[in-house]
Amino acid sequence: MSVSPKPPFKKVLVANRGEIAVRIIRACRELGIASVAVYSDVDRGALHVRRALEAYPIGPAAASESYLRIDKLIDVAKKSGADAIHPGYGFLSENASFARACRDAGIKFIGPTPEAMELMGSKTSARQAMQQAGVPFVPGSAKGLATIEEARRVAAEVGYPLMLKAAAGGGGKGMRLVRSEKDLPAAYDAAQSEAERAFKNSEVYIEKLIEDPRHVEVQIFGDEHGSLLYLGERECSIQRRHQKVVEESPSPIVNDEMRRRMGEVAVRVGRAAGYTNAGTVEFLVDKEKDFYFLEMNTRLQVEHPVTEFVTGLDLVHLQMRVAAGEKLPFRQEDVQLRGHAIECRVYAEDPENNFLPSPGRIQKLTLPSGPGVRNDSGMYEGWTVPLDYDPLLAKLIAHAPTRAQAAARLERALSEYFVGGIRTNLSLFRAVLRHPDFIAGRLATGFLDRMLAGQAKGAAEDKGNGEHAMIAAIAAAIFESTAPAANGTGAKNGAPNDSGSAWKKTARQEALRNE
Ligand code: MV4
Repeated sequence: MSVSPKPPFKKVLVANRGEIAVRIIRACRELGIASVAVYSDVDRGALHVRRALEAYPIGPAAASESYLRIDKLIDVAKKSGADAIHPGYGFLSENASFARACRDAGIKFIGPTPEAMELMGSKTSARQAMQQAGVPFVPGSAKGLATIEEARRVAAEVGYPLMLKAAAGGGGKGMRLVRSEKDLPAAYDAAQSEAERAFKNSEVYIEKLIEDPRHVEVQIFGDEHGSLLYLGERECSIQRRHQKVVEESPSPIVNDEMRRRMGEVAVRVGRAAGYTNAGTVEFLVDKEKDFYFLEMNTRLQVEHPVTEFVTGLDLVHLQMRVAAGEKLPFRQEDVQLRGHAIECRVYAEDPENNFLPSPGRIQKLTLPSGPGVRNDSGMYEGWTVPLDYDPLLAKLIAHAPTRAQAAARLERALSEYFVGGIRTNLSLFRAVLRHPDFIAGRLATGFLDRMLAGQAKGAAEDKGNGEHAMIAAIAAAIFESTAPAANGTGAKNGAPNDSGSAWKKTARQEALRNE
């Protein structure tokens, strides 16, 4: 932690909730900045409200009436005398209109400029800018497709199989895989109408399909004085339904030479966008380890702690300093990666029941600690997890000199972790960490689906066929290596509870997912 004589701001409003709001409030306290929380009706008792120096209600549970209300957030910032707003991730963090409203109100938005956010918000404008900047991007159309005839022509040039993607999309929303020309018209119509419904923008474009790619992303950081640096990469290939589950830094496939090339490309992306503050450049990496620009996230990422562990930097401190106009206090050659960090995302969801969100009161909570362990959490014992938001409860991160040691340390920390009263996905991680492909670093975006399917298949072969055997097999495979809980009861993490229909409905509202 850097000690500076003067806090970068007097008071920061945190326009978010959950673990990331707590994370930002912690940074405020360390820097001598007063913190302001906002909360919806169901978050009155949330941890971020308890931890902030001041807190203001901003409306009903529905995010559209509270955490997404620009007018209310600006009002609270003015009323409380906040001189800056940190948006966290999800919610309004990538909303250029919010950044502009802050600027117009004379409040510093802790993030990039609205112009950089707008450029990267449209995947087609980002692709055009990257083409001009000489950044390798996934082959395909640089622009949106105006007609099905144009789509046919571009598709024939690019070749099948290909991906149709929404220009306003990102994170997997509005994507269609097209195997052959006969499937193009229907996929084109479907992608357009899905994009229109989801984003009120029907623009779609084409990319060549990269088969079973890896997702590797580079953290970049810029100040307002022209310094723009890369801070290593994160491997995020372990995902389920476009939701990251395990992340690590460094990536097991990236060596020093590839890291430098990717880092320099990521900085070129940032320069082309006039980028300042923290940002992430996402790449797809194919089997030959060729990498292609995919999209840029103009915010702090959920998985930033793995980068903090290996770089020794505090990215939220840096965000605040840079937003206040300070220079980055180091150069590229000063950035050294030390050891290896792995993060697990702890969700309130039930791996035995198709990962449905799991509601309820946290009756008992035992947290891991010890050397090299960090737990970023928004929960506490006695708190009731609301059903209205992303079910991310906490992130458990372990750091050690080598990847194998980090994995062993994470497994040790997981054995200490107990959440009672609700279901969590904690039991899933041991199966991941012990999987031969994970141990070998053989990761690709299909890893987790394959792991779950492979366990189901193996057990179905053992026990005969039928859906019951399959489901039992998945459960058994996940839970077989679960050690007795750290609370000495021998109970597994979580406890049975009835999944009410409200939860099943919420499960379908994928749009609520923060990231
Ligand atoms: C792709 C792809 C293969 N080829 N694009 C999914 C989320 C969004 N950010 C982009 N995604 C993909 N784009 C081309 N041209 C495969 C995926 C993809 C994926 C990417 C990253 C992490 C997990 C993924 C899971 C399935 C598909």
